[in-house]
Amino acid sequence: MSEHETLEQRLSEQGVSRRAFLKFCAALATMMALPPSSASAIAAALSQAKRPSVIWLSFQECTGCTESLTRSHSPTLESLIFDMISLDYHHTLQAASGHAAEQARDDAMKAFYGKYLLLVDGSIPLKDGGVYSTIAGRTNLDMLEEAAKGAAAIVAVGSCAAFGGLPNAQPNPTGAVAVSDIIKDKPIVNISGCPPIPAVITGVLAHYLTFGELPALDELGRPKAFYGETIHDRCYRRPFYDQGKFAKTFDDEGARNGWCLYELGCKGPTTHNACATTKWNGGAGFPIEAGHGCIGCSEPKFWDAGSFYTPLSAPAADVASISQAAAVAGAGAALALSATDRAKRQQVQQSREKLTLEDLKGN
Ligand code: FSX
Repeated sequence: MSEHETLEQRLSEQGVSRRAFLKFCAALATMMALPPSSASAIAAALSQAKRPSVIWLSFQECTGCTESLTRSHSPTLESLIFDMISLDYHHTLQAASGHAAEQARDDAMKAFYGKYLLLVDGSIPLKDGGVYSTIAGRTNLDMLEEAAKGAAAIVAVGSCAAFGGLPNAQPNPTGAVAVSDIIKDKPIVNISGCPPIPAVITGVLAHYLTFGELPALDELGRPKAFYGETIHDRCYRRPFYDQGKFAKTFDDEGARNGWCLYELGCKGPTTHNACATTKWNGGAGFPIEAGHGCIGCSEPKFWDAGSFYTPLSAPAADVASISQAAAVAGAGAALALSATDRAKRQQVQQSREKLTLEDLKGN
């Protein structure tokens, strides 16, 4: 742990060239839907940023979120862990075990009190005193409350930590809840998805490093840069939707022609996430590209929202009705915000040659 080292110093020690660093900043700006001119402002801020201590707690989950992060491609997991942040505690990835592991968490909490970032994946079981998930003999609730006290901000990674996720699905036998159901006095960002997109996790961390605060959030606490639009908004099959061309089964001619999967239950129209643009596995594709509809995993209660293969109730040919359905699902405000944000960005791009950090913070 080296609290006083800047990222620039760290990168140069690692042999990362200035050119590679600027390339990374440009990729970051694109990923965060910022104008290209913002890359230099990001580079200036990031190069002087101190590597924050990060404590990562894993509760009731399937480890899919960590699996997702280890497939992060931009920046890579290696640079995320060793260059951007000081990952001082992570059950799955740390070398230490037993008492030494718990000691590492205690030490980091004391040394960086009020300054560390707390990342949490998994939900917190409250039923029967929280006995359904414990670490070193302590309940998840106990450990979360203790670690949250000294955290500068909390990142809820995955739909379980953000909304309760799979453990919270009816009948919710363990009384699973989200981080924000328990912690009320700290800034929290929800990076939903089961699992979440790795580039979104690293993008949020990079934003925090650049601006010293969490990014602008939607009404569900998700970063607007990544969750401001629906999968449907950016889906490459959208032209077929607009033409009324729908696959009726997974192996009919429509499916073979790549037509819209709406009638096969795709939840893209009511699901906010960046899968269609950021994609998965190093940009190789996303579920709809593999021939399966979106299951809506980044929205609250998606496990209890009916069959993954039942079409949304809105008439397929009526885009206005789709927007209405999204509003019923609580997504209307986010759609409106997304339009406002796009307009703001366009305005800044048109009116200025150079952006400052102050300009970017408002977006
Ligand atoms: Fe949940 Fe993550 Fe789904 Fe799994 O840690 S969001 S079940 S991918 O692992 O919490």
